[in-house]
Amino acid sequence: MDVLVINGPNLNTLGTREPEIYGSTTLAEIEAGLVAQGAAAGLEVDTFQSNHEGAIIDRLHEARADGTRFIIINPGAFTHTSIAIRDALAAVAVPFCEVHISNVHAREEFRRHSFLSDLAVGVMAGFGPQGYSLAMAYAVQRLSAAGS
Ligand code: CA2
Repeated sequence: MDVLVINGPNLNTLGTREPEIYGSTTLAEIEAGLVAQGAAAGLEVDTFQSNHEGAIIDRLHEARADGTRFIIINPGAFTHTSIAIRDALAAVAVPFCEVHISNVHAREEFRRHSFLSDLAVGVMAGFGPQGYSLAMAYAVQRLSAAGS
């Protein structure tokens, strides 16, 4: 596995509610676009979504075993609460990009703090669903430079 894309709680309902904040693109559409973007660059992309903190942590542990080279993660609200996901990302030690569809810095105060950002290679926030493809473009360039 080259790139693993993880989405956290409630993101499975993207495109169905609050389009003024999160847009009207569904998660299935985002994931399909990322798989195609990776494939065009010869990369294998896996996608995973869960509403459960432990399931996300289990998938991160699997990433260590399956040779994942880069992770794109939108942890949803766990961004602001989960030391456990932070610890899992630190333990797995796969470089990752944190993505937020909305600009978390222009919203409620509690969304400004992330337990992950200081471990991330970079953070995308506020670019809508395009943030995922910008992160994937970075991953493609990074992994191509590193060689196969
Ligand atoms: O902007 C983002 O991507 C967030 O990670 C989304 C989380 C939020 O808790 C973070 O602060 C920022 C919430 C995801 C909720 O997903 C929805 C999907 C469709 C409609 C409403 C919410």
